[in-house]
Amino acid sequence: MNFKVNNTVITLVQGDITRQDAEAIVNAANSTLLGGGGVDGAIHRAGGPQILEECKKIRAAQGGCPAGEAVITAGGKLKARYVIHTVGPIWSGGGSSEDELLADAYRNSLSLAVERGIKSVAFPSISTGAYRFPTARAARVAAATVKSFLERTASLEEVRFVLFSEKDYNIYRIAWEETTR
Ligand code: AR6
Repeated sequence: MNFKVNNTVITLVQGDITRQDAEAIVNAANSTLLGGGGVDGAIHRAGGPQILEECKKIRAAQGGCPAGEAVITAGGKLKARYVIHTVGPIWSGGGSSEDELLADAYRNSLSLAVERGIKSVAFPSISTGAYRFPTARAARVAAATVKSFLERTASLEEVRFVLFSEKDYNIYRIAWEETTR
């Protein structure tokens, strides 16, 4: 499915983020930036060692990446030229600023893309796997945050959401329908 917010096309697809042709793909990383399971493991496997080497340099310079923030590396062997590594919040009931930290993760990823002149960015469903953020709530945060960012910033051509399962695809589709109604 696709539609426009201001100047930017929003695309929702079911698929594997490591295979996307967007200029940047976003990684749901952890604060160490040293890799892990889920989408993080898949991105490091598909992109090869260059990504981890650059993550280690960023760690040496700034000591990891707190929840809500984002850093950027090359994409190594991926089709995507860049990987934006962001860290979502670990769900702990909703009373520990999880919504705000998740919104920060989306917003800071988009800001970094705009700063670098990147035109297309693909996101996975940040925090809804190992970090257990409820998917419907995360999808509403993602849609509201991306929509309000794009209403103020017109330089991105496409923001894509790549959902691993049909179930998640439908959850994000409904969240976007509600947010843009
Ligand atoms: N393409 C698209 N989505 C994927 C892929 C893929 N190849 N693989 C998994 N997903 P998770 P988190 C989906 O756990 O919750 C890591 O160990 C998955 O189905 O990857 O932010 C990190 O190092 C789910 O919907 O990320 C951190 O320690 C979504 O991606 C921690 O997990 C996110 O699940 C981060 O946890």
